Amino acid sequence: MKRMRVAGGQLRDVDDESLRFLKQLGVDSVQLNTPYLPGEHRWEFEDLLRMRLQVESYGLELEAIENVPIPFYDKIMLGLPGRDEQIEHYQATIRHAGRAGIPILGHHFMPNFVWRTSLSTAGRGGALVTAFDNREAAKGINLIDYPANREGRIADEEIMWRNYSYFLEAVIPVAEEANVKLALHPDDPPLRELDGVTRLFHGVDSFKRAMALADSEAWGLNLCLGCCSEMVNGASNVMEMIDYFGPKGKILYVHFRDVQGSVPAFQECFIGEGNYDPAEVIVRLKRVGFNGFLLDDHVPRVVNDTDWGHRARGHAIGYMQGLLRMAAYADQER
Ligand SMILES: [Mn+2]
Repeated sequence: MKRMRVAGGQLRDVDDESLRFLKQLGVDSVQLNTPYLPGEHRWEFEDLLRMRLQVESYGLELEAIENVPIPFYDKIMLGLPGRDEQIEHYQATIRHAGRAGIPILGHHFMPNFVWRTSLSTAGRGGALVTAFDNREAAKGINLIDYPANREGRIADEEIMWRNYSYFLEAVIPVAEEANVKLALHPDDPPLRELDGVTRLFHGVDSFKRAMALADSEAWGLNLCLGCCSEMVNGASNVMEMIDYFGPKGKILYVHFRDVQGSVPAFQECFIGEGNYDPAEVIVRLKRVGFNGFLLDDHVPRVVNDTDWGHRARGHAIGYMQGLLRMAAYADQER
């Protein structure tokens, strides 16, 4: 059985400099997020296999792929004509990932993706962080500016639930057979509605409902602590999510980031200056038997950093490694 560990990632490419950097920091595995792979509708086995082998050539394990491009499943999310065709492609991508030895495929269910109202708010020491204020949401920035938010506006939460349910019914049996786990990421920001599009995953209860719908070992959470901390009452959601889903084995992996404040307004920050105590989170994750990987997620933009954020990611990764070592020491593990 594997232990809780720190992985690196949020990379879209098997990038030589970043993978060498992660290996140098003592990371042994990575996730890739929406990797640049050929295919307009789905990913093929050969490309996924090649990508895994490239990652392994750095002495790193490929833990997961997070997210297919939104155009692969926008009609699924919005329940538009053509969704069955997208589902067939999604099923094929799952099968191909399984055959290529990729154990986790992450997804979110946000047709209009992640929103912020500022990308350059001054954080600690002038580091630039993103921020969201729902009073200014109309002026907000959809971080990928995908037009789905203009073409399909769903105002009814139950319709959105039916769309998620329809998706799960179609893909869960395929994931079970392919030995791939599907990891759900919360909505960011966690609101019931944003720019006319209903959102589902904005509170602890919605994940319970999703778990019941999926009713399978092949479904779990990509527990983004940042999103949970953004929810009303901030840190208490983080603790509740860990305590409820952890013992059930439903936390597949963790996005380790935090914010200051919670909806309607919050801003991102460095680990250790947000709503929750990161040491408490690690201790809780250990207590519930979590044995997956932690991953830095969004990071503040520090001086002279790269687009990917080598410097800030180095800090986040070192912080997590230190917490894990301390927790192991406290448990008298060698
Ligand atoms: Mn996240």
